[in-house]
Amino acid sequence: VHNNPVVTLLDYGAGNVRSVRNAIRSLGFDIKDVIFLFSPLFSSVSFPDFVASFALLPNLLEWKRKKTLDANVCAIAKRHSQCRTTHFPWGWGICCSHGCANPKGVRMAEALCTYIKNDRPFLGICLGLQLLFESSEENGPVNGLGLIPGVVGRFDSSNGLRVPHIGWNALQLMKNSEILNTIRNNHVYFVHSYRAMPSDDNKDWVSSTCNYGDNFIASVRRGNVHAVQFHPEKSGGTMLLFLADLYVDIICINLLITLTMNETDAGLSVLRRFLYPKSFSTKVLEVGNASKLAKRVIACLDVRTNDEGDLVVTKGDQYDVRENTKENEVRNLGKPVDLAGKYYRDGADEISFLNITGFRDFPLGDLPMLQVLRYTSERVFVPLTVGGGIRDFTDGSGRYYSSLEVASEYFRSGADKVSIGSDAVYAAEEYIRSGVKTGKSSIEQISRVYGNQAVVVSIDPRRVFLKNPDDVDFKTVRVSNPGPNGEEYAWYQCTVNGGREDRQIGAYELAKAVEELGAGEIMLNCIDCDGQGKGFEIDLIRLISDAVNIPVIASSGAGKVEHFSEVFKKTNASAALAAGIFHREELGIGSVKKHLSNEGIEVRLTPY
Ligand code: 1PR
Repeated sequence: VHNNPVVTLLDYGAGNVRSVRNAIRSLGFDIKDVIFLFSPLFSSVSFPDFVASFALLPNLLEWKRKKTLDANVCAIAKRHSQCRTTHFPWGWGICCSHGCANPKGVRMAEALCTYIKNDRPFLGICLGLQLLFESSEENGPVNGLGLIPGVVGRFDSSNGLRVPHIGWNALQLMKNSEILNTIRNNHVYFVHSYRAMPSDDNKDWVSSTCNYGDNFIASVRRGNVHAVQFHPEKSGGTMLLFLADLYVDIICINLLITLTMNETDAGLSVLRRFLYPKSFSTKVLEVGNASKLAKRVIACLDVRTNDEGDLVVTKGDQYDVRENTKENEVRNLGKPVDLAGKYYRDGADEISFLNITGFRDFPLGDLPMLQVLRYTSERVFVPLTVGGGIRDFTDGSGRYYSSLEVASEYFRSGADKVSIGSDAVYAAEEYIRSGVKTGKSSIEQISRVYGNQAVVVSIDPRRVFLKNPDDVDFKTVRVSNPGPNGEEYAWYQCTVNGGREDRQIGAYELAKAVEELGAGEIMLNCIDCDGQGKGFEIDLIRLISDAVNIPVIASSGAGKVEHFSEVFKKTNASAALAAGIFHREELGIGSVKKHLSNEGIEVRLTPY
């Protein structure tokens, strides 16, 4: 029987660690799971165990979400009746008064520093990199471990830079770091608002930088200690190694041969090289070129239960998902997990699932949707967004669920971001009316705990033509194509419940309000264009992408490759999303990317 090697995964409990776990498992490792940030040192796993194994810290340190952290500590302390909590300079740790390696209770910061100073194998991811620095300005200043000179600060958005930095960039490699040696010009996935800057003081550590507004530190390395600001578990890769590992068990093929089969994958190769360091030659550094942030191509799967009770991918024609037949059945374009896998292999930069009947069903009662996420996150290593029904909810038995609880279940099931539709409209209306941020809206609650990069607002507007822009109190545009009666202006009226109900708020006003409330990204649909294949609503997308400082995903209407280049050339959209053309196989994601690249638009080209 083959015993897989073990990775100790330190999880702080407020992020999508399922993806890291899935990626590590796919690489043939078992995981020593950790209930909470620092518990392995003191409770279930003894300190010697910990130092004997690899340590991965995905998003480890909870600098900015201290309140949640405190709540988590209390919850865990309740479960472990003999535990006591310890206050660390930058958060909370927990230690058990029984069975711990150090009966006096080693402070986690010291333990972690010792581990790293002893050059034990360590890989920090995202916040796992930031905690190595002296301090962070995020909800601070707060102290870090102080192992690397420097302060983690926010990107400067004063010159129009969109923050958070979400998407795919290539790295500028600075020195040899075996785990990055296959990256070359491949793009890797970043999602963060804070970053550390290279300086003379930390140049011994910096192994690569990335250019976004300025050159920030993308990775550090010293001996066996590595940390990356990007997410390798979300930066693509294939599952060949998993199969290879089975072969190793059965017929003892040399692991090295199979390991090198897949050396061009950007994301999983980083994890693979960290986990199997001796299997790779330390070849000469191949320096990648710094890049601009790549424009993303996103595949969207509208999901709902059909009349037979099966969860299917459907597609609307201006949001009408029923066939124009006597039976009037729900259009069925395939199975969600299969299609997501296909789009991933075709090179989609992200996959979005929209539970389009979530506004009337309780999403946590919709277990098939959660299963879809779980299965998908086992085989898809790019970001997953899920939307539909994210709101406060009281079920039939009177049990109340906050929108945060609903979102948390989605995150636990493998989502990286949640998308909020109807509830964002109500929150924006209330905010515009009162001018007060209550902190209670779904956007505020979820972004406070998971970060604003995890909160997408999906806008479903309908175009309303106007003869005179002064006829409404909402922001209007002069349209490129006049309306049926020669109208030269339009405003974009928001809707809720999948376009079934119009609201008295424009897409412009909504976008500004949700940005202020803490949304990190906007998915901008247009009911008039949905499923029409005649191109994106450029006037709307230009209006919104110029109005906000967060990334905007252009959606609805793609019908040919030129529509994608048009939207990127004429607007400031960061990503373009399509559904129907991909589902009907009229266009492949690869051909869209190739076209964009030929047009001089930076995209992430996948090697598989
Ligand atoms: O209101 O928080 O429960 O969220 C519901 C979510 O479901 C919203 O994001 C809303 O956009 C979506 N939704 C609701 N009803 C429909 C429907 O189609 N009947 N789908 C629906 C919206 C629009 C896009 C579509 C693009 C691209 N789908 O996601 O994929 O228009 O399509 P195309 O390339 O074929 O033109 P809540």
